Amino acid sequence: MSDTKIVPTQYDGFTHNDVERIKVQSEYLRGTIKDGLVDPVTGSICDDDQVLIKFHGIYQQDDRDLRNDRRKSKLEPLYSFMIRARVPGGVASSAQYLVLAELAKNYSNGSLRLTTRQAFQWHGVFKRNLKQTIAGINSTLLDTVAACGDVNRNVMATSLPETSEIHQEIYQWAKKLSEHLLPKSNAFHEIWLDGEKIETTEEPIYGKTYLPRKFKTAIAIPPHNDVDVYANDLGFIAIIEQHKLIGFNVLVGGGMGSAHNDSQTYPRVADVIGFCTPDQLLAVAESVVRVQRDYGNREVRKLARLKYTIDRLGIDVFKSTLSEYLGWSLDTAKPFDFTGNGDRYGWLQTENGKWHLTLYIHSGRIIDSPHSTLFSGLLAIAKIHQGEFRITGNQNLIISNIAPETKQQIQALINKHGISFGDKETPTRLSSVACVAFPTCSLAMAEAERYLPDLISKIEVILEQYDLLEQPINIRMTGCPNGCARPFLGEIGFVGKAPGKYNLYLGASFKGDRLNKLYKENINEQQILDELAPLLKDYAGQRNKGEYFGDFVIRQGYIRSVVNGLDFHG
Ligand code: SRM
Ligand code: SF4
Repeated sequence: MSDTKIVPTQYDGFTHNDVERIKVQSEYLRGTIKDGLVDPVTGSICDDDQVLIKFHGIYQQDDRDLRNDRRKSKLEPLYSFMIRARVPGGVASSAQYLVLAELAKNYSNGSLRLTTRQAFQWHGVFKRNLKQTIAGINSTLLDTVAACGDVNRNVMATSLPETSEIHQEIYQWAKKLSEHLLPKSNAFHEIWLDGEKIETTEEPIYGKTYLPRKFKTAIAIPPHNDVDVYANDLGFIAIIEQHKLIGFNVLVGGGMGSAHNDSQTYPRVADVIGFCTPDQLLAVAESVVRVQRDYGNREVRKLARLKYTIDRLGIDVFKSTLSEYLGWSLDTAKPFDFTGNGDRYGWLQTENGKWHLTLYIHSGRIIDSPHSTLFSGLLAIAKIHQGEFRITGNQNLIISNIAPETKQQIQALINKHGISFGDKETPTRLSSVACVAFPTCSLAMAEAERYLPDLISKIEVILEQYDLLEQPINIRMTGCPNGCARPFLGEIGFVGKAPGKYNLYLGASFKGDRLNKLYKENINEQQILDELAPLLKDYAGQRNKGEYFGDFVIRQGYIRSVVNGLDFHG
């Protein structure tokens, strides 16, 4: 095992990939970001700094719809920046939401984007507006630190279980985990908030080269798996007995990212490796991070996620290494059961008498459109609402902790602005998720957010034909195989291959604990509909009572069940 060990502070400048060099030379994430921001010659920043700003929650992008025209006109691409806030558990107060939405109005493309990891994103922020926007986010006591980069990212938590007290407790754990695993460099304050320069002498958990790759953590509260806990590097499943949190099952090695036609890369569902008590949670998280820091692949980035570290070492070696780092071993995992990974829409009252309203936000995009003045409506609601806004892991929004006396007012605003709380859509549309893709994502090969609604309308015609409109089928679409909408956990998954062409995957479970598998490659819309129609017809006629589509296609032999990520390609 020792030959695979890489001590991060001993950067050798030779075998390590270029991102490792950039991190080690960055003086704890500073680089030349400060100078690049005031360079008036270009709307971009230099290549090395583009790597570093991710750790500050920022990506440089350009508008891909305009790229060719600008090239023809000999203009540089229309550079702008995407900013992502760190919002543990997806919770923001009404007052915070008001400021975040105003920032979107003033500095971004006029929309707020809710992400699949319960965060807010602003797209289209020009370089000249970056500092004001980041400072504005900070003024709400939220921030963008570690929202991206080779560190632990936004910690997710189940949005709204029936028992609000347990939810509150789990949310506090999500916040503690997020704080505990934050990088400690003062670079963020210096660059964005004009803070005093304080020499960073060490990063106690991460070291100078941080992690080999991004790292993601989530906590789920059964029976709801709305955070897709199995897709995370590190997952915790809350174990509740007699209305008390007794601890967490620990999961490691989940992830979705892969590349087309590259069997070295694959999505993987996490392994359940044991149980810990609440007071052991931070130590477990830190030790998993440290093991990945020391054993993760720092040469080949595409193989650097924890899932590959685990498959390289073997799960037993990984577990014993974790025990060495902890100084003790995890207990045996406890039984649990999930029922689904979607959201529940509409009104819900919790035991404290407060109301919660889950809204359907198509692909998480909060924007005014001819169909609904969603952006303006939520602003109006935030002005009278005293509770919180909670982002779900399916890019939806819960207006949470509504006092009984404001319920009617909020309902009136929902009606006035044509906002949906799932009352007008089919269960399949409500179970669909799409990533951003074009025009902002530099890695997109095909449309997702802008296309999925139209495709679902066409699939709904087939569902109606076979009397399946009331049956939820979990559909996920992404513009490339990086997997940002967790497409490999969709009962039907569409993954972009080229403009207008998708790979079709089938057979994931409805509760998010089994991957799907490639069914047809590189097909266009008509081919998609032609492939799905006979399957749905058969499903309508032959399904067992309560049987989900993902289970049905396996039972009928249309596709093989994938129990392990390593079987994904075979
Ligand atoms: Fe993602 C890269 C958007 C959740 C796996 N993701 C990107 C980038 C930043 C593209 C880039 O590197 O230039 C995308 C920016 C698009 C844009 O314009 O906003 C992007 N990812 C998103 C979001 C906004 C999708 C959404 O529609 O909500 C999600 C933001 C989450 C957040 O708040 O932190 C988002 N990304 C995910 C998820 C889902 C999850 O974490 O539960 C995954 C799959 C899980 C996983 O990590 O394995 C995911 N994104 C990736 C990958 C592949 C990583 C890998 O292991 O190979 C990339 C590419 C990369 O890292 O090189 C990527
Ligand atoms: Fe971009 Fe691909 Fe992620 Fe979609 S899945 S947002 S296309 S990186």
